[in-house]
Amino acid sequence: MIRTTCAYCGVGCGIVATPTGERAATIAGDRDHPANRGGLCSKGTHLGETIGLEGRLLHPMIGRKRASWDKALDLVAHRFRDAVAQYGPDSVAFYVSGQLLTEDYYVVNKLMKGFIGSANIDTNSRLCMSSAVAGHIRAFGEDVVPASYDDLDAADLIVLVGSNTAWCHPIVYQRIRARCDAGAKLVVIDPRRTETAEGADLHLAIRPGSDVALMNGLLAWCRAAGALDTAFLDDSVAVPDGFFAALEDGGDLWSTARACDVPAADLRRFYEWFAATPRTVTMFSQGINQSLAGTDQVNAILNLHLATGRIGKPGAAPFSITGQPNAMGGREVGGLATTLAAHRGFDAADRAAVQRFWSSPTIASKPGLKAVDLFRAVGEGRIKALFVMATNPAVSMPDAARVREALATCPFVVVSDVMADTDTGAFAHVRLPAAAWGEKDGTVTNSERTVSRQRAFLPLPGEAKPDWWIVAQVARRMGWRSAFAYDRPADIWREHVRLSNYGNDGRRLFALPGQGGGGNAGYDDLAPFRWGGRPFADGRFPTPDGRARLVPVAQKRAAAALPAWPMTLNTGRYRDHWHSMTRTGLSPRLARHRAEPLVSIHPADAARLAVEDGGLARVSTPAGESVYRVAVDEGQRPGELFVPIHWTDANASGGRTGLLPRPLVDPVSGQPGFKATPAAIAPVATGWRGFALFAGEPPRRPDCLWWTRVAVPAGSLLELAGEGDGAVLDALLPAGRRIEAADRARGTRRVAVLADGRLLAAVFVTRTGELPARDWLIAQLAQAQAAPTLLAGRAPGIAVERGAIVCSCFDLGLRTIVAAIRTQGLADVAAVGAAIGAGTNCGSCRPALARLLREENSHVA
Ligand SMILES: Nc1nc2c(c(=O)[nH]1)N[C@H]1C(S)=C(S)[C@@H](COP(=O)(O)OP(=O)(O)OC[C@H]3O[C@@H](n4cnc5c(=O)[nH]c(N)nc54)[C@H](O)[C@@H]3O)O[C@H]1N2
Ligand SMILES: Nc1nc2c(c(=O)[nH]1)N[C@H]1C(S)=C(S)[C@@H](COP(=O)(O)OP(=O)(O)OC[C@H]3O[C@@H](n4cnc5c(=O)[nH]c(N)nc54)[C@H](O)[C@@H]3O)O[C@H]1N2
Ligand code: SF4
Ligand SMILES: [Mo]
Repeated sequence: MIRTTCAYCGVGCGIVATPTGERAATIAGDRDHPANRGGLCSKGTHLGETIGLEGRLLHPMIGRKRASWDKALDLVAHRFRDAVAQYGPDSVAFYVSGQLLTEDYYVVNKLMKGFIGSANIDTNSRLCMSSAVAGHIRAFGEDVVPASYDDLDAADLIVLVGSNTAWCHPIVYQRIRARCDAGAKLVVIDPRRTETAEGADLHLAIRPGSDVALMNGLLAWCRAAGALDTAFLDDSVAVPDGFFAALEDGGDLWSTARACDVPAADLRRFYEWFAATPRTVTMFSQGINQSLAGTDQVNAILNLHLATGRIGKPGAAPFSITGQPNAMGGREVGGLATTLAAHRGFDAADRAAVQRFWSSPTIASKPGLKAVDLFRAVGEGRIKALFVMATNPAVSMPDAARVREALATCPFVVVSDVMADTDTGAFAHVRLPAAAWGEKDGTVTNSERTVSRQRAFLPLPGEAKPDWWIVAQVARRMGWRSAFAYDRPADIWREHVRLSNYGNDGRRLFALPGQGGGGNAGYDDLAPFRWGGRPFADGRFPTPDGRARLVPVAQKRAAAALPAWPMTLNTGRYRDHWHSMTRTGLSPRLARHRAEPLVSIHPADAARLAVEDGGLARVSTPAGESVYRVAVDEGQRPGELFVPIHWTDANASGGRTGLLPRPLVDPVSGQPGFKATPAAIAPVATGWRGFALFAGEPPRRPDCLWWTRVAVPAGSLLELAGEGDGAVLDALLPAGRRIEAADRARGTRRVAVLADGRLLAAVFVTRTGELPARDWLIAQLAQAQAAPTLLAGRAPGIAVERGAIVCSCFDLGLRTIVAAIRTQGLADVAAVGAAIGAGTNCGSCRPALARLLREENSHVA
């Protein structure tokens, strides 16, 4: 039994892993971990399904050839050294990730900033929470998140801004729900009616990008209502001249309601609640950060909490919640191109201190290129050698087509990843096999500053190595032997702890006093701890004068809609997928909550633009285009589209969301504005649609207009659409006994291939007819003898289609659940759980169950 931390989100849940074989383990929540106290969401619960070796990169590769570690590392060191010698330190770059462990992150930053001597190392956190970092530094003087999960338990009002917490931080959401059950109010501010919004006391479906108007209006309201904390303002906050007068420019409640496009009565309700509730937590994530005005939006929230004194007290805080498991650890080691290790900056004193501590030959003299600029520099030939670790920029960067072109022209690209075939790996000259979750040791810091150990409970497969080892090897081979003579992560941890305390006279909150003791055993036993206590409880801030800053921010005018791009495209996440799906894509259970990339559109827009629910549509923007399946959704605002970010070349021909956003960024933080891109949508005519099933992997990619692939138990499921009659799919079918059925009138064809009675593959296509439910057919893949009614697509007699999976723990579909609600007259989520189990394990589907119950009960009424 080994205690570790979840591989996924920034909630940072503790996990107890019990190995049950060479590559197998049972996964349970750790009751003693402060982040989750035993709970796990659907993704954490199903981690055990993702630790096999399927698709893993197990050996270093130079080009398409397997190479020894020695050869690969020598080549990397040699190419980096040559580039630096010939073109200077700024001609090389690293692009790293909030999915690295702190120890990995520390070593790669030390190498780049202290030894190579450039700050051209940025991280995917630039795309994730750099606006929050910049906002914190402007307001507090240091990037400190002044909140903890305990504050949620103590809050009387919780405001979620631009955060689909029910899907993206489910265990935090469960904690919020528990607090709401005890009487706290929940307000959700999101243009979309998400499952998070559905559970709120008040949902403000604001016009995208109008958050500053909303927050400034609220601050003006609080001032008028006498809800400012004047004592705190006098003692602890610097207020620029004219700050409060400028707030009045936003006009009265009605003009704010118009600017945000929400009912004035709703807005007033929210304002009254906030003004009357000292214990308020405002939690925000990508709807705030991923904007061209992201930093201003963050400061609008921080202004509000500072001016009303809702900070540094139990239950009162602004709370930037982080996405990746170690986004926070990356910030602590200076993972961004714009920071130095241990929350230091690039002023002369900080640079000198870090250089002295490292005894390094040099230190980066200025901030380096931020992600979007970095890949632009790669495209312009200014970067001669690039090292990408634990991120998939060919998928996740904005304007990904340009990023791919840049990677293709870069003279030397190194990728360290756990998977063999990623979209980014396809551009690598050298691929290095990294140790994955469960195989590596180190620490991570979650959203609330709690540092926890990730511990290995599986052997290193093949020749895989942890990232810290890979980087240290490269550094040693570049000539810096003693500075990178680490034998184990504990060595790096102790150095990181010492640097955090080095010359820290209390000016920087980030410090780890008392940590790092007990030798290697102390590290092995390290229990979760939170650094920083309750920040700002004493009213002092890490600025030169000890005061926080109110930062004047004004609502930007929305750009006039361009005739060619009448819609606004919003992008984000699905509940059971993680980013480019290299891990969640392996779990048959997770794959089925949303098996395809959908473009969500309001019914009025769909009718006007002739796009049909279930049909295909092309979404285009000034940057590119991609094809999605249409989902008509009343939860969308008219004029807006929403698409998920998860699909890649590896698992679909369309739904490539990275192609769509423009490479435009917030001027302060450099974070891309992923949430609002001018767009158009048009239907795509298809001759047929269908699906195919394979035992194991399909033999090749289908050659048709549109396809997506997900893992299912014992095989894979492809959803397909194309021109002509679908006969192209025959090329996918293996040899074996074929059975076929056709209905010419509907253009329907059904083919199955069997060997010794076992189902090898099946293709179902239709022009105008219905397609059978997938579930029963998927189950046939696992049968030694497939049923004789295979081509009918169902068991003899009447079969009930389960519908889309809602509860991934008990494998329960929409229709099964609705049927149970109707026939058994179930009234609430608890009753559904008691009757059929749904929602009683990880709880991630409880918001969806609540929605089904509401829908069913409103039908009855
Ligand atoms: N299931 C799952 N969970 C994840 C991840 C995952 O891939 N899958 N990834 C993790 C990572 S790295 C991150 S960063 C987090 C992200 O977590 P979230 O930020 O919660 O997720 P998103 O879906 O990106 O976007 C959040 C919401 O912002 C809203 N939004 C868009 N524009 C605006 C606006 O102008 N104003 C406001 N107020 N809201 C707006 C969107 O409609 C969306 O519902 O999730 C983490 N957790
Ligand atoms: N349009 C749009 N784009 C977005 C966003 C959005 O909301 N909209 N969100 C942005 C955000 S917030 C984020 S965080 C990014 C995420 O985008 P990415 O960072 O590109 O996402 P992942 O798919 O998680 O990529 C992680 C890679 O690291 C590999 N990996 C996993 N563990 C390890 C390890 O231990 N070592 C190594 N070396 N490799 C490992 C995985 O196999 C995978 O290939 O996407 C951003 N892009
Ligand atoms: S909320 Fe889910 S994905 Fe996030 S850390 Fe916890 S179990 Fe993992
Ligand atoms: Mo993120």
